[in-house]
Amino acid sequence: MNVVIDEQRVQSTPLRRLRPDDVRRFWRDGWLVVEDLAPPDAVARLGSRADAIARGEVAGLDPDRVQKEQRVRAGEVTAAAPELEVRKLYWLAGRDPVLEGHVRHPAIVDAVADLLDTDDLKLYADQLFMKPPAIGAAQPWHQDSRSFADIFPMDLVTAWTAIDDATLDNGCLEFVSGSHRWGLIDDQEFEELRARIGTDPELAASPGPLRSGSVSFHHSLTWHASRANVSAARRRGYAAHYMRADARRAAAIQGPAVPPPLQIRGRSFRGCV
Ligand SMILES: O=C(O)CCC(=O)C(=O)O
Repeated sequence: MNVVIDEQRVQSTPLRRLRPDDVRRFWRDGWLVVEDLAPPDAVARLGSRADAIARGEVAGLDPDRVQKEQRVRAGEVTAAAPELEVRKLYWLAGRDPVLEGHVRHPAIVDAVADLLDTDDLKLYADQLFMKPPAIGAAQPWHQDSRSFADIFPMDLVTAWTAIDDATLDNGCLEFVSGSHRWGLIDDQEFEELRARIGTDPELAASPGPLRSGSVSFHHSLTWHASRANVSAARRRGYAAHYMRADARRAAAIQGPAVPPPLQIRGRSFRGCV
């Protein structure tokens, strides 16, 4: 997979939000942190809405799109409040004005447009990871394009907004820098590689702690994970997965049953997503 940076473009095209070095770093490492990108009032709105949806207070949202923590589902634990039992909420942006406002926030969309070098953008899917204190389970190492396997080219970009401060103790995202350049790892190699990450010195994990309101961006082929939340602090993060509007959906490949893509900016193209 040819994920190289077009140096001439970075030098010559005015960027919308990022600096040329940010774009270079993203294409070198497969991930990038932009501190304080989302304004505090927008993050506060997002956090309140996440909790209201998790408590089932928002009418018209499908309860199937709420997934509880495994230990709660198994009846092993309960939490002090319903929103503290939820692992994730997903595919909500097209149905909820607050979440839709966030995925359309110009600061975030500008940054994605800079990274993908296009203003023709759609949203593939979105997920609110609630990672509650004490019981929030780990997210094992993975590549998003294994799940988003029907979308080509495989260069979606996830913008992950920290609602709370994300630290190693409460399970911030971690990345294997440069792993987007390995391409999609097939089933045979997947488990073997997953087991080596973090133990093999050649496959070191880089933590991406974030202050509330900061956003990390990762490429859909970048290996990433998060540890269990062993702290008393919440670690909510909202992941919005963007794709090029001229990407194609391979009909023969089974992807997740996501809702129709949201046009975020620019043009749409016949025969494309
Ligand atoms: O928030 C997490 O713990 C996992 C997030 C993730 O895997 C993603 O955004 O692709």
